[in-house]
Amino acid sequence: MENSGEPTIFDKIVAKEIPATVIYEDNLCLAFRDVAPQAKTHFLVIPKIRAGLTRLSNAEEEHKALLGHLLFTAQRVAKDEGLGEGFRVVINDGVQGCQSVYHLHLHVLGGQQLTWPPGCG
Ligand code: DGP
Repeated sequence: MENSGEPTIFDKIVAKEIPATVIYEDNLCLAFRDVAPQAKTHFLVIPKIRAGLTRLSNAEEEHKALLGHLLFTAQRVAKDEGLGEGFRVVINDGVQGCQSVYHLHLHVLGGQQLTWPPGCG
């Protein structure tokens, strides 16, 4: 699955082939609510075009600007979502990182007091 080149569920969301609650969109990325929220507010920020970024650890020099844009967008949408008291950005990478969708995505979680550390047990 990881490098199959097949469209991911997120490609289908970008193409509007399956529905999602989109809260931000520009020419490079899309932010939409996670279908299985792990906090009161939980949304994902994804690149519209995967361009090899199935996972963060596939990042190359050419991806630097896009990665910066995704991170910048995460905090901008977090503010729009009222997360001014703080929030968490998570990227799960690979099997040990519990990644399930191989299309790079930033999780943004907040809207409540979060705990730390995350699941390492
Ligand atoms: P990860 O485990 O980091 O690969 O997280 C994948 C996330 O994607 C997970 O929190 C659930 C979310 N997700 C999976 N399928 C869908 C979908 O069809 N719609 C939406 N909105 N979220 C999805």
